[in-house]
Amino acid sequence: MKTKITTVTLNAAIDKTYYLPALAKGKVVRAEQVLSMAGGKGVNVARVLRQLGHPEVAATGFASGYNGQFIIDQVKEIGIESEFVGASGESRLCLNFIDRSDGSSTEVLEPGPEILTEHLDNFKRKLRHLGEESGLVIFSGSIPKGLSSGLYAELIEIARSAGAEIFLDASGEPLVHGLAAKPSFIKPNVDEIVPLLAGMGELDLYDGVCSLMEKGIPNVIVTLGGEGAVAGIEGKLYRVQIPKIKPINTVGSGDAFVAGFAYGYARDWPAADRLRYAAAAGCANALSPAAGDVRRSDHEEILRHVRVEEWSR
Ligand code: TA6
Repeated sequence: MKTKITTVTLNAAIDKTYYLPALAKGKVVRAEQVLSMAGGKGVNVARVLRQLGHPEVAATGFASGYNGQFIIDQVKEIGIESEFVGASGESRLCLNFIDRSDGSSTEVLEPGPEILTEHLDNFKRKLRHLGEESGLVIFSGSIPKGLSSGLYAELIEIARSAGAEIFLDASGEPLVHGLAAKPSFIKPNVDEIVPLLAGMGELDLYDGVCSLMEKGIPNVIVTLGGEGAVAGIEGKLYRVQIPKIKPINTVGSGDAFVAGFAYGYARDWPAADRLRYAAAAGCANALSPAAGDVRRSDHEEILRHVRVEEWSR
């Protein structure tokens, strides 16, 4: 597989995390600490890939206005090739208020700018080119206003016909439509898996994961928060158990999981090793105060405590 991994974030963002003494509704609250990170799911995946040591990572999607420039500058600073396409308006802010009195997290996500046809056409050209250069293209996150919820299926076809393998981390309609293009990897959570299994009756995770693999998706991961994950990889099922940690900020943990899995996938590691690496990255992200941020030392430490075993019935 070619070394370069490209991540696609159609709705890039600045992820701002506010640490508050307490989140009191209807009151003036003074933040104790504020962190700003270039974000949106794909940007988080790109950053964590770099933090884990992947040498060649490109980030594309739409980035516009002052916020877009912030995203592009920060991405470049950490050695990611910035391939964002401009759009009208301002890239969005995604806010996460962490209440230190009880540790809760409240997210407010802006919708982001509307994307016009001319910008989408520019993006498709860019994607074709990046698909030719990349071993893997990872599509993550929501689809901005102005674009069809079926867009991922078309974009996946463009990147795949250019030669790349495809991961898709989306939810709702974009995931349902994207599935038709048979990405190599999806990562729904338990709520997100239900609409993918229409007609299957009451959800049984084991059968659900098997049926998605039978539909032609070789890597199906269902994340279970603090309970780890279950996975179907190339016909076999696995349970992933993670150590108990004291999370600081879980925003971006799913993206860190995707990055860890992609790191192992690009190196053709056995399934259990990919899963261990991915789960450790998800946990390590939760130990950092910033969103979509993994410290190597945390990752290495947690890696020793993640358990992956085959799951059979
Ligand atoms: O996964 C966390 C996160 O990436 C946040 O950083 C925030 O930007 C949000 O997700 C965006 O998700 P969306 O699905 O709206 O693209």
